[in-house]
Amino acid sequence: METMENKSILEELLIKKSQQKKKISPNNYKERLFVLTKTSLSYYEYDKEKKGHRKGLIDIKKIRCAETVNVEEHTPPERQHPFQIVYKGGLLYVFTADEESRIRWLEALHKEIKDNTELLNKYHKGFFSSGKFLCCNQTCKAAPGCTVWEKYSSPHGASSAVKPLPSIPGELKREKSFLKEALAVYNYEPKGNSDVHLVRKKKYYVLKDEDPDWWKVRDLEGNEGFVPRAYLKEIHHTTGESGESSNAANVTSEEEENITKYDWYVGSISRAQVGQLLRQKGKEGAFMVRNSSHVGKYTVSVLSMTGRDKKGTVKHYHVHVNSANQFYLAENYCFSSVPKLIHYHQHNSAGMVTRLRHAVSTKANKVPSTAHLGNGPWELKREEIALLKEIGSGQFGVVQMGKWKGKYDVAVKMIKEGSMSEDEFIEEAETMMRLNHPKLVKLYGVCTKAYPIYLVAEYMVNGCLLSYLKGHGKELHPFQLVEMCFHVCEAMAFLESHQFIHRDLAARNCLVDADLTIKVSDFGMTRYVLDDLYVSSLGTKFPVKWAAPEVFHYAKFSSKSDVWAFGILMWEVFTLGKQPYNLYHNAQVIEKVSHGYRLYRPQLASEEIYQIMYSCWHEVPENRPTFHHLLSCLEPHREDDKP
Ligand code: 746
Repeated sequence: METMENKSILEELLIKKSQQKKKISPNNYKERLFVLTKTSLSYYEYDKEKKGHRKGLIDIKKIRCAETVNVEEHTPPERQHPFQIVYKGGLLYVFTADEESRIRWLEALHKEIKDNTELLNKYHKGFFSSGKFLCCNQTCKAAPGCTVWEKYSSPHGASSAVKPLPSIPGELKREKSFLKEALAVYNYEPKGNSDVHLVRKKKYYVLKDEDPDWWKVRDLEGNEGFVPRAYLKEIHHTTGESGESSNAANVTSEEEENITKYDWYVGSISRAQVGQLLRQKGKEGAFMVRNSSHVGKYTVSVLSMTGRDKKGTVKHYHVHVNSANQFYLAENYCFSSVPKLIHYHQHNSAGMVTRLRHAVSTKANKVPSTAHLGNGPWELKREEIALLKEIGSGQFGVVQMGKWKGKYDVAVKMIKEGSMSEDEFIEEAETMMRLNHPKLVKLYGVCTKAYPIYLVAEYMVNGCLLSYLKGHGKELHPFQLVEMCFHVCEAMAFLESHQFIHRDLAARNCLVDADLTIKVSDFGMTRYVLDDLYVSSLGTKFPVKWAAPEVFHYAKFSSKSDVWAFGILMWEVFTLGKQPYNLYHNAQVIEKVSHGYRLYRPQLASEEIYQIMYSCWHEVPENRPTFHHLLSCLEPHREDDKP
C-alpha cells in the first residue's frame, strides 16, 4: 500500500561505496537502487532491471549532513560526482552519474532533513579512506568535521534550505543536547578536573565521544565532566537505520548485548587466529563464536578431529538469518536468538561436523581501558599490586606477572637502579601512557614513590613474539604469519601518525595476547637506557641487525628507520624466529648492508610478501614505504573472511 510516508520522492540507480567497517579494508563499489521517501533513504540490490532485496536503510531523522565530497586525482569517470550522508552511526558515500543527478539528490535530501535536530556545523570535504579523512588526516571516523558546512551555518546562504538549530532555553537544552545515553558499568571516583562520579547502573548523557578513552558526560543532576569511556555502556534504542551489512538480517543491539555476556563469545578476531587457537586446544568440538568480518554477523568455528590430520580441521559456519528474522547455522534449525542457536548446537550436531563441545574463551582479566587512571598523574598504589611470578628480565631488570587490585592481570617491570634515566622517563611517561591503540601494549601506570620504580603494563599471556615463533611457529598457517605482521604494522602506523619513533622494533619487543593478537611493546623506551653496550652502535647489545644504514652510521632515527626494522621483523616472522644474517657478526653486517647486501627470501614468504619486506630495506629512507602504505600492501594477503 502506498502512503504519504513511503511514497518514493526520488529513485535512481547509483553507486555506493563500501562502508569500510574494518577501518583498513579494500574499497568496493556497488550499484544500488536508491529510494528516498519522507522517512528513509533505502538502497536495494538491482539486477536485470529488477529490484532485489533491501541492503540498507537510513532513517531520515538520523541524517546529520548531506553534502558533496571532493574527488581525488585518478578517479574513474563513473565516480566523478560523489555525495556523502553523515548519519548517526555512520557515513555513506554515493556516486551519481552526473552533476544534475547529484544536485537533484542533495536538494531532495536537504528538503527532507531540514528540521532534523542534530545537523552538523562542520563536515569533512575529503573521503574517509584507509583509516583516515583525506582532508584533515583524522583517523577516527566519528572525528568532528574540519570544514564549515555552509548550508547549515550561513543563514544567508544561497539555498538555506537547512535552518540553523533554534536556540533552546536553559532547562530544555539540558535534556536535549547530547549525543547518546549511556549506563555506567562500574563506579568511578573522579580524579583531577572531572566533576562527575559514575555510579554503576545509573544513566548519563554523553556530550562528547571523539576521544577513544575519555568521554564527556552529564549526569542527571546536570554535572559535567570527563570519565573513562570503558566505564560506560551505550544505551541503544532499537529503531532506525541498518547498514549494508545488517540487511533484513538485522541483529538488534539487544541481541549484541546479550551475546557479549556469554563465555563462548570471543569478539572480533581473524579466521586464522581462531583456527590456531582451536588447533592449540586440540579437542574434538572445541568452538568459538565471533564477529565475522561483516558487522552484526557471527561466525561459529569448530574443530573436528575426523580426517587423517592429527591436528584436526577447523570449519567455519556463518550464522544466517532467514526472512522471519530467525537465526540458523544449518537449514531447518532456526532460533529467535544467537544464544538459543548455540545452546541447541551444543547438544545437537544437526548438520555440523560435530556438536559444539568445548567453548574456547580468550577472556583475560584486563584493566578496562584507562579505567584507574584519572586525568592526572599516573601513579599507582604499590600496595595494590601483588607480584605473583617472575616472567623474565629485560634491559631494565626483572619483570613480574602480578595482580592489580586483586583482579586485573598486569606485568610489572621493576626498574633496576642505575639502568634507566628515571627522571627523563617520568617526564615523558604521560605521553606514552596516552598512546592508546589496540595493537600497542598498554602502559597502565607507574609507582615512583619508592625504589625500585615499577612500570605497570598490560599483561600478555603468551609472552614475546620471538619465543612464540620459535615454539609454535610450525603450527601457524602462512595467513597467520601475515596477520601477525599486519597487527604490528597497525601499531606502527599509529605511532607514525603520532610522529612517535619506536627505535627498537623487533620480534623480541612484541608480545602475544591470549587471542594471538600481536602488540608492540617498549616503544620509545630505548631513550632511557643507560647501558653503554646498548646505546652505542658499536656496543655489543646495540641491535645492528635491525638498524637502517643511517642508524648505524649516524644514529639518525625516524619512522623510516622503524620501517627498516619492520622489514627485518617480517623476515623474523616468515622464518619462524631465525636470527637475521645468522652467519655474520655486527661489524660484518654493517659492511655487507652498506654494500647493498640484503636478507634472502624466507621459504614461507611468497615472492610478493618478500617484495614487501624488501621495500623496507631501501638504502634511501625517503624511498621506503610508510607504515600507512604498508598496511594497504599487506591487506590483500590477509585471509578473506567472506562466506
Ligand atoms: C616482558 C618484557 C617486555 C621484557 C622482559 C620480560 C618480560 C614482558 N612479558 C610479558 C608481558 O606481558 N609484558 C612484558 N622486556 C623488557 O622489559 C624490555 C626492556 C627494555 C627494552 C626492551 C624490553 C628496550 C631495549 C627496548 C629499551 C610474558 N608477558 C608472559 C608469559 C611469559 C613471558 C612473558 C608486558 C612466559 O613465561 C608463555 C610465555 N612464557 C612461558 C610460557 O609460555
